[in-house]
Formats: sequence, structure tokens, C-alpha cells
Amino acid sequence: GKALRLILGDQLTATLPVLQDATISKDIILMAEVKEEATYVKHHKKKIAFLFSAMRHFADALKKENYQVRYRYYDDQNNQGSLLKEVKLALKDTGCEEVVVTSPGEYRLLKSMEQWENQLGVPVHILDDTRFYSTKQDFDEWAQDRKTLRMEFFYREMRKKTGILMEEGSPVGGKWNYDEKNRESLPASKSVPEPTTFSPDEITRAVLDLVKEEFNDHFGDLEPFHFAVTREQALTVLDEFVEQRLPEFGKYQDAMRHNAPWLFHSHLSFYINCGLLSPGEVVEHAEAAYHAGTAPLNSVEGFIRQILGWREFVRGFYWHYMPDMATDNYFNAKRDLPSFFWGGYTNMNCMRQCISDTKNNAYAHHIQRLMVIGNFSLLSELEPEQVQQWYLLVYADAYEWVELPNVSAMILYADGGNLASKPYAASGSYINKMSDYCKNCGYSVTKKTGEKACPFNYLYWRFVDNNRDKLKDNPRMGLVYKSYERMDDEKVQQMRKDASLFLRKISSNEKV
Ligand code: FAD
Ligand code: DLZ
Ligand code: SF4
Repeated sequence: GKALRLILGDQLTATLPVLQDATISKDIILMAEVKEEATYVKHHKKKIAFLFSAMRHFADALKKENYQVRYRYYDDQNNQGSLLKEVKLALKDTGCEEVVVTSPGEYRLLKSMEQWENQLGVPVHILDDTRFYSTKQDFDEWAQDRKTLRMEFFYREMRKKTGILMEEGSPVGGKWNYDEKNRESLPASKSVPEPTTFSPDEITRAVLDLVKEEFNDHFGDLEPFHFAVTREQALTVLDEFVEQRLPEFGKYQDAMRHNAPWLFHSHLSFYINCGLLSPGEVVEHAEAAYHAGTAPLNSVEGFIRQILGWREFVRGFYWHYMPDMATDNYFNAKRDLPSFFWGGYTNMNCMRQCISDTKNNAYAHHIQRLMVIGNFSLLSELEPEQVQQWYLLVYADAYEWVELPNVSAMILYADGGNLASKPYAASGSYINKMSDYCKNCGYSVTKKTGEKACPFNYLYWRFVDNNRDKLKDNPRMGLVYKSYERMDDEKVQQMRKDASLFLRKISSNEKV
């Protein structure tokens, strides 16, 4: 019969079966801006603007291909406010007899859609999302007989399976991983390329007005807005990345710099995750640059590992461990998020920088998310659920399938080590090594105790001490516990005191 084909905001991909299988003359494509999706967490203003604009542009592109598109604007008089209700109304208005949709990226929505057939009284077909290198089942099979799930081994399987960066069955260059070359800090004299930007067109300007009107109480700066919102623009970002930033991506992958939010990263996660670019084309483009001699192997392998390795791995991992992952809390952390997470002032320059970058851009690069904000959340025992919500709403590339494993399993070690072989905890010296933040900070990174001491220092040792039972048998923590044992007793006591005072302050939202 005539089918209603629903496309979600992160399914803006023309090659998905939900579109490919459509009978153009008969079927109706439904896209809907709805309150439920825009507010189940209060997404960053820029994230909503980006997705609504990308959705509207995608709908126009489909119309040009002669699809019959029913597009529902957020401020339509009778907008139903939820996907289910929009589907119901569309069935009534169009006389469609079945619903076809691509499996959504988030568990909550999949569980809801599994009820739709009952609620709607018509067949609802949930098709696989074909935009990944591996399926959920592939991952479950790979995971089945393993005690620990480590990305590196999954990644090697993926390399073998796809032949990417492989040469007669062996990894190109002889090694699987070149990370030892990817840990340089950024010299002060090194200039950084400008990110690719676009000025808002008429469609985007209308969306910006809408977001100003409807989501004014959401976190984040709406303008300046310069994301790509079409596939053509996203392809330009990809080209410019490969040309201008990929060659040094590897070397400076872990580096951070004051007032430099973009660095040598690709800035492609927004576009890959919402479907404007496919992971395959991104990976192939990078691989081609290596073969053409325009980018070195450590950069290309490092970049490809993020997508073919990490991105695929966390997706499989999410579906493997949901719904438990959403409530894991290995360290029993309970503290509320301090107010400076919402843009308030803190003397910690690294946190101030990373959070203001996030507020301005709905973006922070990996090492800011991991080793500054993430590390702080772990060491301060912030409650996992609140940290997860924060990460899910502040970043324009965030959907739960990719955000939750990174937050719960990677930064908070909330699952007790299913993903990480040890917690990503570090003192201030790591941040100092990889950035220039400490030079502009009200605290001193070399001090371990006292009012001026860097909070990451005493919080780190407090974390080590407090979690001895849970971590001491971890072979990768052996050296840490050895140096802890060797520390002067008085100093340890003082650090504990300083840490308690600091934590009391953030709990009562005093300025730190
Ligand atoms: P690049 O540094 O250029 O990396 C290239 C691509 O690799 C990215 O576009 C992304 O598709 C992929 N990638 C890299 N690292 C990861 C990873 N750990 N997991 C999955 N994919 C990865 N990424 C998201 O896409 N959405 C999120 O909600 C998200 N939340 C995160 C939360 C935390 C606490 C941490 C530590 C990481 C998170 N990441 C998330 C992963 C990573 O930080 C972002 O993908 C990256 O910063 C996006 O910027 P980029 O495109 O410039 O990435
Ligand atoms: C993130 C988001 C937002 C803000 N708004 C919408 C929307 O109005 N309509 C829609 O179809 N999708 C939206 N999305 C993306 C969905 O939340 C996403 O498809 C699910 O979380 C599954 O990944
Ligand atoms: Fe961050 Fe500590 Fe460095 Fe300040 S001194 S920027 S708080 S690591």
C-alpha cells in the first residue's frame, strides 16, 4: 500500500533504504520538527538551529528529486509536538496504510517506535540503519567470547574486513597504530588554519529567528552561526580538512591552545552524525590523501582509527550495554554539576576555556572533552546522569549512541572498565604539557597544596586514595599507587583537606 516514510533529524541521507525503496509517485516522506525531540534534553541553541536548517535543506533537496515531502515546521499552527502524534496525523491526512522508518540512533526512541504498531493500528517497519561499517549483530558476535572489549582489537578486525590501509593482508607501513607520533604539544609560534565557515542563507536565517523565539532559555550562543547545512557545504568542509588540516592532524591531535577551539581537527562529526556525509566517503578521502602523498601515515591512520575504530566501536558498545549503561555508577558519584558548567566564571582557566568554547560553538575537540571537562567530572565525582545530560545537550554532534559510551564508559569509568583499561584520570601536569592554559590561570599547576594549588592536583590524589579498593589491582595503576605510597604523610593530609574544601565549595556553588 501507500507508505508513510519518516526521516529523523539525524537521518539526512539520500541512500538510506527508507528512501531508496520508496515509490516516488505514491509514498509520502514525513519530516517533522517537534518539541519532544528538541527538548527531551534542552539542546544547545546552535544544535537545534543546525539540525532544523539541515532538515529543511534536505527536504528541499528531496522535493527536487520529485519525492512528495510532508514537512512539518516547529511553529505550524497544529504541530503535534511529538513524532508519534505527527505520524498519526499524517496517516489520517494522507491515507497512507503503513509506516516505514530507519532504526533511530537512541534507545529511548527505538523502544518507543517498537510500540507504534500497536498505538497506530498500521504496520510499522523499522529498517536497519545502513550507514555504519558494521552492524549491531556484528559487534555482539565479536564481543561474545571476549572478557574485555578493547577498541584496538575491534579496529584491527575492521581494517582486515574492509581492507582500509591494508597491503596484502598487513597494515600499511607495518604497524596498526602510530599513536606514539601523535602526542606533540603545539609550539606557541605554530599558526593554525581557519575553520571552514558559511554565512547563513535565507532558510538558516528563518531558523535562527525561530530558535531565538522558542528556545531562548536553552544553553549556548546561537550566533555567529557558520556551520554547513547542506551536503554540498559539508563536502567542502571535508575537502578543506583533507587539504589544510589532515597533514598535521596526527601530530597535534592531543594539543590544546588558549582561544583556539578548532585546531587541526576535522569538524566533521556534526555532518557524519546527522547523515550529510557518510563515514565511508570521509575515510576513503583521507586514505586517498595518504596514497597521493599529501598527508603522512600517522595522521591518516590516526584519523581513520577515530572513525573506523572508535566511532564504530562505541556504536556497537552502546547497543550491547543498553539500557544498563545509562545508570552505571561504579564510583557511586553523587555531586551536582557546578554552575560554571553553564557558563559561570571559574578561576580554572582550562575549564573556563573549554566550557566557553562549548558555549560559543556547540563544539569542543576531543582532548578538551576528555582530559579537561571529563577528567574534572571524574575527579570531582559529578553524578554520571547529570554529566551525561550535559554532554548530550551541549554538543551539536551529540546523540546518545555516541555520547553515552564516551561519557559513561570512557570519562567516568562508570561501568568499571568494560571499555577502558584504566580511568582517564590525570593531574594538572598533563593539561600543562598539552596546552598553554596553565600560563593564564589563577592557580599554579606546580603547587600541590594550598590556596593557589591547581585543583586537578589534589583532586587527582584524592581520587587515587579514595578508590584504592577498586583500582589497586589494576596493573596499569601499579606505578600510581607506588608513587602515592612514597608521598609524605603530611602532604597527603593537606591535599585531602584542600580537596575537601574545594569540593565543598563547588557543592555550594561558591566561586572556585
Ligand atoms: P576529529 O578529531 O577530527 O575526529 C574525526 C572523527 O572521528 C570525528 O568526526 C568522529 O566522527 C570520530 N570520533 C573521534 N573520536 C571519537 C570517539 N571517541 N567516539 C566516536 N567517534 C569519534 N563524538 C560525537 O560525535 N558525538 C558526541 O556526542 C561525542 N561525545 C563525546 C563525549 C566525550 C566525553 C568524549 C571524550 C568524546 C566525545 N565524542 C563525541 C568523540 C569526539 O570528541 C568527537 O567526535 C570529536 O571531538 C568531534 O570533532 P571532530 O569532528 O573535529 O573530530
Ligand atoms: C536532535 C533533534 C532535534 C533537536 N530535533 C529534532 C526534530 O525536531 N525532529 C527530528 O526528527 N529529529 C530531531 N532531532 C534528532 C533526533 O533527536 C534523533 O533522531 C534521535 O535522537 C535518534 O538519534
Ligand atoms: Fe587547569 Fe590547573 Fe592548569 Fe589552571 S593550573 S589551567 S586549573 S590544569
